[in-house]
Amino acid sequence: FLVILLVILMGCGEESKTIFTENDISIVPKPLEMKFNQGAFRFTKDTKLVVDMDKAHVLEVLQNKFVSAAGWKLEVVETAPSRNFVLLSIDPSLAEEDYNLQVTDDQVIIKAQGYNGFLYGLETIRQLLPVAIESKSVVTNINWDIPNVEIKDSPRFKWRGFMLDVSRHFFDKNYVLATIDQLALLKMNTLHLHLVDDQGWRIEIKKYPKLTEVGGFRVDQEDKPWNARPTPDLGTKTTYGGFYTQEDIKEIVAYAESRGVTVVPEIEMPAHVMSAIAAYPELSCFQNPIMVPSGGVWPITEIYCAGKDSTFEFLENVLLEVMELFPSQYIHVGGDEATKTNWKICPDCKRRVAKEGLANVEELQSYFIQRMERFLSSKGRILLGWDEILEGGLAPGATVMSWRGVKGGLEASEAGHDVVMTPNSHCYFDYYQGDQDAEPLAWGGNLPLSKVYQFDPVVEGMSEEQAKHVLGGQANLWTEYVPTNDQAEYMTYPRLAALAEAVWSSKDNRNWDDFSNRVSSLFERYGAMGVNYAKSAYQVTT
Ligand code: TNX
Repeated sequence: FLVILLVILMGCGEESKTIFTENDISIVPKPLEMKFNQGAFRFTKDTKLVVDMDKAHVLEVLQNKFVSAAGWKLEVVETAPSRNFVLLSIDPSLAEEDYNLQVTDDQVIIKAQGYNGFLYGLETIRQLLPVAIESKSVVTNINWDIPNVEIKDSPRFKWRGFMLDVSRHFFDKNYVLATIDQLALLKMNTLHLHLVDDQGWRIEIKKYPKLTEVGGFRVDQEDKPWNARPTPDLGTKTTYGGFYTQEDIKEIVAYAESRGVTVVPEIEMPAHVMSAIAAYPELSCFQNPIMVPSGGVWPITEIYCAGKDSTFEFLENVLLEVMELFPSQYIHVGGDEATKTNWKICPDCKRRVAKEGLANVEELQSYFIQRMERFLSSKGRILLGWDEILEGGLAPGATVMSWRGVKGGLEASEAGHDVVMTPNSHCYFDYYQGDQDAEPLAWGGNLPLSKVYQFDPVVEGMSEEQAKHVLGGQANLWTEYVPTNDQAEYMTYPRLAALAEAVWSSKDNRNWDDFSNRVSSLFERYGAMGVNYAKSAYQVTT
């Protein structure tokens, strides 16, 4: 009898499924509600993906993983078999980015209303799977089991962003695509590309080819620290640089869309634009020929002339091409750190002050931004700018990114404007994350993982009414001291995971000890993906 039983059991061919405990589950960001049940679902070659909607390409995020790590592709079908399937089912009662996930022995059901909801359900499944699912080569002898769970999930904020400064150092298209994947893993939905700064213009504009031909390149001084690079003499050979062609941008935007991410372009003005002025000196007040600087220039006095109409014509033409490429409702125009030295002595600027009845040259800053705001809103877009755009009166439809602490956010929301919180105290990933002596050279500051985790976009002193204007939060990676992809990853991960939880998870669900446990399994996942994450961020818990 025993022999027969053994034969029957072996005949079934199925090893018993993994026995999970609740502690095995490690999802970042923490879902709103989760119930753990006994039992597991097993992905096999025969598991079917069942969808009845046109957006089946959302399944790629899971299919690709199985192709590389398991060596087989999960087949997509329209009607569910009796068992062993993952069903994506539309539930119009859910909010746009919400999802419900139910895993039982025989089936997995994801309910969502829209694309991002399904995507996040799939990303949660990915995090329930063994870390080996991240492998880039086929792993054998592993059971692709996930625990039986019931999850109801919903983001706390709708703006969950990350900014990458591609000007100070250039990060190529592939790095940007990889970043988009990492954002999707953490259910982040916004990638803000800082495409323009003094040190490089990074987006092809067909009408003004010199912006990238000249403005995209600088003298290579990568061997010197950022703050010790002399501004090069005119005519010196340029060797460091790069830019995205419009084709690259289209690819980035399309890929981001498939990963639920909106790409928000930032075209700086009126300052942080020496790269543009190097290409077209007539954009400045005095047309002095300059080189694209390789290191920091402070204060920034070579800025766009606010007196000449041709400056605005140029910017409108640039923005027309930008809007053609980026469907984002928000267009970021920078607006930060303009030193008005030239404006004060420029005859055109003085004339503008008189003509517009402004009190002084300082007010040209808000004139400038308001004029751009009128242009953008006439095209159905929303102007977004750093908190300096509050100075001298905010343009009517503008949204503010509060970076110099939270003051800008308080002020703008008080005045009824929407805000994205990105205070340098909690969101600046160019700051050190561990013991400065042991860390690679960084901008300064101190931002360990635990402090990022404390970030809350709704800050003390905000009324309920003001809090409604908080769209969410964002981390910014400025790259003056970040020359390589490896270094960028090191500065970004795992701090981005802490930020993701701060903008996704409910306040009640946030707990540092619990997060630090989950982050250690995220480390394994990053390891398997080949991401150069910083372990140091985790060690420093002050
Ligand atoms: C301030 S944040 C800047 C950036 C620098 C950053 C360094 C902002 C709007 N302007 O240009 O890269 O500090 O932390």
